[in-house]
Amino acid sequence: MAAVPRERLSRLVSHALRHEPGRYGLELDAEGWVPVARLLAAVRQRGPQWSTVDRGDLEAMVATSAKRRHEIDGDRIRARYGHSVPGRVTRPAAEPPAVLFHGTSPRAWAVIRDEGLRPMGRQYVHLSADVASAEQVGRRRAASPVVLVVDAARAHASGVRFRQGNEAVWLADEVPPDYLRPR
Ligand code: HQG
Repeated sequence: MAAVPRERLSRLVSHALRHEPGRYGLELDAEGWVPVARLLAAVRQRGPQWSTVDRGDLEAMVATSAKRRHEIDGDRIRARYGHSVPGRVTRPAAEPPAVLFHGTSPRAWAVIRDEGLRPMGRQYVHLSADVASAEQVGRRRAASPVVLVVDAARAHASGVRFRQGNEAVWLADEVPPDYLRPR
């Protein structure tokens, strides 16, 4: 039997757990979790190439992913960040590192410098813990991305709420422009 392609599995699972759970017959709980068994049943129904997917494939996907997009806890699984489903997947507010980063395009920066960072299509603004990750995120949008330095300590002190996605990804509500500067 052919091995399950891990990157395609990760994309499929992200789509189900971040964006369109209803299309997979899934409902996220308030913290974004779904039962592993329900997710497996939904993935297997996607077609013959998915018919052998099992818990071990999901565990291998989670264990080998550098970006740590997903999390398994006993019988449940969720996406750690990236959600666009309506409403909000709740995460406890947390104190961020003093400085965070955000990689974006020069074109978006021209708007962000006036408006600040907005969640746009997702539930939260996504911020990176290190410059290299922010550059990588920005390169999805532009060959020469702008990396913004976010004064997270000052934003946090003045009431902007932060949440942790994983070790490298922080989530925030809007970030006003006063707390942003290009690196
Ligand atoms: C921009 C990927 C105009 C923002 C990545 C970004 C990340 C504004 C785009 C994660 C704006 C939204 C998230 C404003 C923000 N006006 N543009 N006021 N405020 N923007 O994809 O942060 O591989 O929703 O700069 O690696 O790029 O999927 O967010 O360019 O961790 O796991 O609007 O997704 O992770 O784009 O990326 P996105 P993002 P995965």
